[in-house]
Amino acid sequence: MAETGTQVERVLDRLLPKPERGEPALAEAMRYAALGGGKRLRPFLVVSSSRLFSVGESCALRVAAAVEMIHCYSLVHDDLPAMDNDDLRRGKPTTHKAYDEATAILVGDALLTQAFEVLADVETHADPKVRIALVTALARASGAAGMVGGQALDMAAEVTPLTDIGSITRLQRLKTGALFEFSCEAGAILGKVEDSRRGALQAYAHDMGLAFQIADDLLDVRGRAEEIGKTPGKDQAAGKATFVSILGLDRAEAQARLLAEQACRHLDVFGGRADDLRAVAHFVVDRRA
Ligand code: GRG
Repeated sequence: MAETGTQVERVLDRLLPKPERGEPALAEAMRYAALGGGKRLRPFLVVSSSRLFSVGESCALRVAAAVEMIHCYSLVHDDLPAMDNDDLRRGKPTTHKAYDEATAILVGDALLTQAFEVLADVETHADPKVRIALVTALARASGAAGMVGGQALDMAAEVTPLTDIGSITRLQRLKTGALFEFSCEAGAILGKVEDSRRGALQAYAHDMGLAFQIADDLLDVRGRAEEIGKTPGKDQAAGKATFVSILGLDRAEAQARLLAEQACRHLDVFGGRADDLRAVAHFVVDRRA
């Protein structure tokens, strides 16, 4: 992951606009939001799924950069006062704190837009059908039927809390799962694979994404408990139902591990070539940050 992180950082650095003297802070703030931080998990999924089908690394890295642009935009907007109102992200002040709210909104808009410009460019793939398939899949994953729809459900849950696992699963599948699914399917799209192997990657992404979210809830609760005594995590403090608030710590942890195992089983069809993806499924439940 560290190696992919370095490679995608280089591609992002090349693609993002360079700050110009006398120009507004937009380009500088885009670089502030997208460079030098994060686990680069989604790029790693794109690169790993692409390796399964022997896709050229430079194509995979451009798709990886595009999905990371979308992810960074979502974090910048999620941190805004109108949404989660956070002061810190990736260990530094959030974009609206380092710059201002209007700049942070524009940074998100510009990263979102540039992601599609990158996918539509002939450098990403010589075949226009592949480029259209990538654009369509990423648009679905990030729009109202995917991440943005999930964020809308999340905002609504602040007013009317969710009470059952089915509703929380649906919310998380859209809010965070859809981008994971795109990242895993990207290799199959780039490799022009339309058979059950694409379905296997979707199934893997579904289970791994839920395991990631349960682990995130566990980190939230345990991180807070370590930091400031026994106070609840952020979502719980806000009265939001989470996997952990409904299942309890132990059952939630067991469920995350079960989902990671299940995710790995979907990869049987790829044999040892999918070991990187198996490692991701275990990493998301074992991580401490
Ligand atoms: C504002 C349209 C819009 C969408 C926001 C994904 C999202 C939707 C918001 C992120 C809020 C959040 C902290 C969700 C919890 C799970 C999550 C996606 C954490 C951040 O992803 P990581 O752990 O972050 O991959 P890094 O920094 O490592 O890239």
